[in-house]
Amino acid sequence: SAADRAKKAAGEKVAAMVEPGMRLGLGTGSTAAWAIRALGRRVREEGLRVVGVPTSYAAEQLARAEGIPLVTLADVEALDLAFDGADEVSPELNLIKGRGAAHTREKVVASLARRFVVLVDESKLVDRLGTRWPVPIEVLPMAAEPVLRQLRRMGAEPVLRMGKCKDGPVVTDQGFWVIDARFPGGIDDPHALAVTLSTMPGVLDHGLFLGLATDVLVGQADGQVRHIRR
Ligand code: DER
Repeated sequence: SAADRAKKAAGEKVAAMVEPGMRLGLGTGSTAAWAIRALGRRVREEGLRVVGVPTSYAAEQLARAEGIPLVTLADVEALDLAFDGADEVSPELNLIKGRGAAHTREKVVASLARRFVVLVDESKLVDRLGTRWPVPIEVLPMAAEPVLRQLRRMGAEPVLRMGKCKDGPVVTDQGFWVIDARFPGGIDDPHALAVTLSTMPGVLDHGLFLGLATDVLVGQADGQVRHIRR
């Protein structure tokens, strides 16, 4: 599809930006997967010497299959470049992430990277955060109901994310649940909301990525890529 071609273009562009010796953050989702596959080709065919920190079991499994050497955050104290997808990108390069329920590890990795390159197609660009996607919130199962109630009191429309190939709630790589909170009309003050969500008892992390992206690669269906810098 056009979206797949656009995502592939963005993924291959960031893989081409990787330099020997880089310590990388490996994102989760269908767009980051294109980057991991293109990077794997470079490792196998050029002997490109890199190490990567995966942001989920999914990214780890794909990176292993592609032959990318993996390390943990105990092995490296910083990352040169992290790449990942996003659900929404605002004009300020703030993001909503977490459609894949991987946002908690993704944010740890993104926060440690000198460059955080976000890989999208045009459909992810929004004028205002929250207009198209809900904010995912990773929550302790025993705290899910009070968090749902608190979000409703704030005027949000939260739902517990239920499995498609699993009965009951989606369970994250950490064994937590995910609440998807829609904010009708979008989010007025993302920074204030981020603080509110982060300080809610039982919340592990949320999908607002504010001030983290340094670059956004917007893939097009014709293979071109628009590079937006912070
Ligand atoms: O779950 C995530 O954070 C993913 O990166 C998501 O935001 C983008 O997934 P996609 O590249 O499959 O659209």
